[in-house]
Amino acid sequence: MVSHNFLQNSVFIGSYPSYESLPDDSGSEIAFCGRSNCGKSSVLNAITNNKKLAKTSKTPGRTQSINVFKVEKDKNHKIIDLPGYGYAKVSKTMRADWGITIDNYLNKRKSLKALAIIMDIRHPFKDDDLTLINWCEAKNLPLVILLNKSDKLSKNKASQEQLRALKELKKLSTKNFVISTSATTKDGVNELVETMINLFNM
Ligand SMILES: Nc1nc2c(ncn2[C@@H]2O[C@H](COP(=O)(O)OP(=O)(O)OP(=O)(O)O)[C@@H](O)[C@H]2O)c(=O)[nH]1
Ligand SMILES: [Mg+2]
Repeated sequence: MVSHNFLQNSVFIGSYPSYESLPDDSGSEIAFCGRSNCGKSSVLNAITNNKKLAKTSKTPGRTQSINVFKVEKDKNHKIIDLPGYGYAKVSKTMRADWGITIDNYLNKRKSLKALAIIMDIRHPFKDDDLTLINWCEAKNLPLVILLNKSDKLSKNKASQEQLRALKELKKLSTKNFVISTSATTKDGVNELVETMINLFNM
């Protein structure tokens, strides 16, 4: 059981259409990013034990603005749900907007303490994921790789994927973690919460 404050104290702060509209750049933030439909919002709900916190959807491209959540009442710790990428059907304009928003956020945000990149365990390390991993490496920003939807693979296959990911990340010098998760079975959720607490307090 996760017995941490994430569970009781997480609140939705707001939804922001652009980098410029975000609240003050203060405290510590961990940003969640990943391809559309990889389960960012679902994992967010799992770690806060709140099914209604972040909107999830069967329609890819659902989260198009930056959603901000505060995870502990007495500390300025926030989780940022960034819009998903890699969804072919969004318009070119929308994709360009996404690029600008993410670029601004990643390059300018001083409170950003770590990036969590969520991937579908069945389709990990796509080009956009690799771009973000390389970006973390260049900035020396701690990185958490989540191999989500682990329930879609056998235990054996899931641990094989995890080993493969660990091998892939061994090349990096920036601090990194690989956790296989499932928003459905809550596999890896405790480990993720522990990792995030450590990163927030670094
Ligand atoms: N089986 C399984 N399904 C999952 C898991 N996580 C998410 N899903 C499903 O995947 C779909 C997309 O989940 P979301 O959490 O909305 O994904 P997202 O990454 O936030 O998507 P966008 O906001 O569109 O970028 C939903 O139908 C979820 O129920 C998981 O761990 N296992
Ligand atoms: Mg979402």
